[in-house]
Amino acid sequence: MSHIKTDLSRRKSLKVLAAAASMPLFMQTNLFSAQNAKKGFKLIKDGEVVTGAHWGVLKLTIKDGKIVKSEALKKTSEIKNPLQDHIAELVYAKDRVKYPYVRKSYLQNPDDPKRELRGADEWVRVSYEEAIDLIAKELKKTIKATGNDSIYAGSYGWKSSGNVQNSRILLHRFMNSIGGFVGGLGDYSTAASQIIMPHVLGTIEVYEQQTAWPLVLEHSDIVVIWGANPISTLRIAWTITDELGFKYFEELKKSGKKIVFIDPIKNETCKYLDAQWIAPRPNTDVAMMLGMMHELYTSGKYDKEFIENYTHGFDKFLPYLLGKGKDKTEKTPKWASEICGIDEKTIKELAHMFYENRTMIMSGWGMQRSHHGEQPHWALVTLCSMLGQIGLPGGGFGLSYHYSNGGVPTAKAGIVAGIGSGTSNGGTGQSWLQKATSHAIPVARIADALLNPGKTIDHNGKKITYPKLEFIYWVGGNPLVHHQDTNTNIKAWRQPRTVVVNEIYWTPTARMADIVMPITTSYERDDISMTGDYSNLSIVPMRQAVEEVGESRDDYEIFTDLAKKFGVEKEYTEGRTALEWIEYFYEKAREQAKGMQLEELNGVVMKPFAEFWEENKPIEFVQNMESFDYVRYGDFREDPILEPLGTPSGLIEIYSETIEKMNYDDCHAHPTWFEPIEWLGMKQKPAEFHMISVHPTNRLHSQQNNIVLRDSYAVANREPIWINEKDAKAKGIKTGDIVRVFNKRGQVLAGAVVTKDIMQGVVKLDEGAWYDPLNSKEANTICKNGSANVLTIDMPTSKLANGNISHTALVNIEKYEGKAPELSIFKHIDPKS
Ligand SMILES: Nc1nc2c(c(=O)[nH]1)N[C@H]1C(S)=C(S)[C@@H](COP(=O)(O)OP(=O)(O)OC[C@H]3O[C@@H](n4cnc5c(=O)[nH]c(N)nc54)[C@H](O)[C@@H]3O)O[C@H]1N2
Ligand SMILES: Nc1nc2c(c(=O)[nH]1)N[C@H]1C(S)=C(S)[C@@H](COP(=O)(O)OP(=O)(O)OC[C@H]3O[C@@H](n4cnc5c(=O)[nH]c(N)nc54)[C@H](O)[C@@H]3O)O[C@H]1N2
Ligand SMILES: [Mo]
Repeated sequence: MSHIKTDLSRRKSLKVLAAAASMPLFMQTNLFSAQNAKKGFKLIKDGEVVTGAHWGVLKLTIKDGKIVKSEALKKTSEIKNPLQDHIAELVYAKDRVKYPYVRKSYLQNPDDPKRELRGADEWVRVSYEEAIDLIAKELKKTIKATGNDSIYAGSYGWKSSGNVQNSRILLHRFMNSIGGFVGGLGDYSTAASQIIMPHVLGTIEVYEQQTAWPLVLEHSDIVVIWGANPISTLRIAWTITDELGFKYFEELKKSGKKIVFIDPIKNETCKYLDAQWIAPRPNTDVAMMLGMMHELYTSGKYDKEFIENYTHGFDKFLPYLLGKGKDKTEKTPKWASEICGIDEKTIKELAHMFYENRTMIMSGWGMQRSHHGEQPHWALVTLCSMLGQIGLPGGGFGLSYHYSNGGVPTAKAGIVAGIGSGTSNGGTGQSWLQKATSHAIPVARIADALLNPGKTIDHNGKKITYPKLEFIYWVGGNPLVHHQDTNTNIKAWRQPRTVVVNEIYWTPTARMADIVMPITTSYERDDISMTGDYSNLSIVPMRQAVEEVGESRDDYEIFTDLAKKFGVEKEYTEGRTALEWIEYFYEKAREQAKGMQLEELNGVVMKPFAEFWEENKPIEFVQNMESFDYVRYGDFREDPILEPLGTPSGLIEIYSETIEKMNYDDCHAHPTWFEPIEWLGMKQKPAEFHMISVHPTNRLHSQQNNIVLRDSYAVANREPIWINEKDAKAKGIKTGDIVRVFNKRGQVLAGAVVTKDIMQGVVKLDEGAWYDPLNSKEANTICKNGSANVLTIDMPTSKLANGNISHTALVNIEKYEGKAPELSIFKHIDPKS
């Protein structure tokens, strides 16, 4: 998730902001409607509303005050995005949380809430006021008894787009206003790479702008897609997708360039681009890359000058590569082949082909979400250093072409900032908000922390001691589905005294709470955002389209009401309603645009807020000419002395003395092949197949699993699992069969898809299917829907990054005989409403 970039731009603009709290403009216009005072504007009963979401800039058709249709505002590419089509269902879903609810045993006695019944208790509907009173009272009780360090509000997740209704930041802001909380470090997306890359390249790399697409189209001879599925993952962006990534992949396809695709799964992208498919065993890419490097070195076909002038520590890496290091193993193509399963000849051919041609290697993040996930991208950067094309147009590597439209040239734009959490990552400068939390835990260590208070772990050269957590407040995420090893996670979630969740739907996480607060979708409230996380192409108004469903409230309203109970409302809101914040950030962007003379330069007019809001149209900026020529590491290549990298040596660190000093057994000072805890090449496999739980094409994680779109991919009403046709034959499994997938961690039902598009020995079960326990009171019960994380391993990538290892897990699979239980997770939870 690219928080980093938004936070930086926010910090910049906030400096400018401080002076300007004038009377909100919209209040001076006649658009204000008394009947809709909270929102400031009348809702459109019949007509169209433009808005934005992760899945694009949308046009909603409204009839009689209800959404009846949704579609992309503009068609940008031939590649379709069905995630845009189902907004009405998302708003009127039958499993909306419509009212506040409290778990029965918790309501009866919050001091002895029968934690073991969490996720398996009855629900009691309460009024909004009662719910707010209860949360405030219990939160105060916890703070008094065990302090703010016993509150976990890291609250990770893909909450809806929008710079003001940013539920996670709003939660942090509230918690900071009452004395702080325990937060989360890093994310699930790129945890390993975002910690290792700063040691290697001096930047996190994964959330950075890429060499401009037009240069790739012009200069690259070969494009390699290494463990990525852009045709799927570009359906969304952290802000609002501008969809131009699709457009450029469309052009790549038309260009007729050679495309090599390296992935155990032949996914949508490989098929769309008609690429050459090379399928290594999962989690063995480092060995494959080492084999390629060995070939380049021994044949003398590597860029010695680049290694000499732009990298550090190649000489210390060489003994390892050549078998003169401690392990005494030469990393020959033959050695690599035995590990990764790709034949020696292909490994050698690829190495020479990449060296002899201008090659752009686009890598996704799947392979770093594995045991020792720090290594693949470090090895890739080392390989690319030997190829010597880093910093040349169309050469080198790119770690974000598959995400949020990396490589789409950036526009000169007024930037809409977002509400701040008040902590160091973007505060409002007020001292009361600066009280930073004293603890933060790597996000994917949360279950470990809940289960092992007092335990000390290593993290990137530091030590972290887990506090005892007694109160969880989660908003905008679905940790019961997104976190690894669900059965352990459930035990962890039964540790604290109180769990509060703000949710739109009765997700598995909402069901694990003590108090559930009903939340509006982004279509039922006002907000604002921009498109493209890197391109900044436009500002999108996100005007409320329809009335709130049931008694659902905005997160902002809930935290404002809680702040009132703590006497910090003024500090929390700074006197602004959500719409006033939207106006405030818009006007700041407008000032910035004026300062940049955008109107004079390229005719972009930013009207005053009231007019912009009334007009309900995105403001489109113009891309800089220079941004079409942007070459990642171009400046560094031009002058490594004047433009050094942010590493200790100023160069690409193939050997890191910083990491050497940490002295970790699971992350050495140079890229290293480590055997994963579970993989196909291990001696005594605990199970037969390697499961990869990729990101779902027809969902955003668990979002949209509860609507009719599910019918387009579900098999036998379960999450589909891909299995190679030969493996399926051996197991007597046919497409459409219900299968049981299991290992020592748990078991799920899934629907078989027999295919040639996955290598033998590997199965694919997408992450994000809602966890649907057969019997929630029974430990290790079967999940009826096929939630992948029931089967994954909850352990860290290494002591360096502590990232999750979702794509490292062995499973067994068998045909399910007998009558399969019906699903219950998507059913309405409250029989009374
Ligand atoms: N096995 C496996 N597991 C994985 C991964 C994998 O590859 N394999 N990938 C990991 C990755 S990279 C990620 S990012 C995570 C994703 O994990 P999550 O981000 O937790 O997944 P989502 O399903 O997007 O959950 C978002 C939730 O927020 C709710 N929501 C939306 N808008 C709002 C709002 O405005 N307010 C509130 N209060 N709630 C809102 C939605 O209803 C939804 O339930 O999963 C991780 N888990
Ligand atoms: N439609 C859609 N788009 C999304 C998301 C979504 O849920 N749905 N989620 C968004 C988020 S939060 C994120 S973090 C990104 C995730 O983006 P990625 O992390 O790139 O996506 P994944 O699906 O985990 O993996 C991409 C590819 O890596 C392959 N892979 C896995 N393990 C290995 C391996 O060991 N070696 C090799 N060579 N390949 C391997 C998988 O087979 C898959 O084809 O996507 C974003 N985009
Ligand atoms: Mo992610």
